[in-house]
Amino acid sequence: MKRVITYGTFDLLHYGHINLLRRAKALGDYLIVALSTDDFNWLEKQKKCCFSYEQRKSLLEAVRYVDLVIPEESWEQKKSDMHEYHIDTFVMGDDWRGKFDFLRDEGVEVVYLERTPEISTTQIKQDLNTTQK
Ligand code: C2G
Repeated sequence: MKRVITYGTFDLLHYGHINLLRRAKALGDYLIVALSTDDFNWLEKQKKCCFSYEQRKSLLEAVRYVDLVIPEESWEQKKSDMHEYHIDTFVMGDDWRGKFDFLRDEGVEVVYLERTPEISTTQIKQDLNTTQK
């Protein structure tokens, strides 16, 4: 069984996220999503989410491509995650291209997939703000 993992915030889950999850799952048989916790988002990415970790987790668990959701609590956990979860392939959108190539040293295939254009959580928030004025 080929095991794939990807990491992210996945706030205001949208079709760009789903496009990524669908393509990530197509690279194997089992997809794990390491979901950024609220603390990690704020302390490390200065992101304030609309949905809490538990809400974002329940949304991801409802997506047919996702087999398991685990917490992402630090930048450093990726290396050990590859071994703990017996990962074959690590996947991220290509806005991260090159940033995680070091995981190849753990015997993991590293794949960067093209981002879906024109959609982002930030864009959704901005659009909502303008329509509400
Ligand atoms: N994504 C995409 N297309 C979009 C928006 C997002 O393909 N239009 C992808 C991103 O490239 C990422 C995933 O969806 O691979 C999740 O996006 P975010 O929630 O923005 O994740 P990010 O904040 O980039 O966190 O340790 C890695 C970080 O946790 C990644």
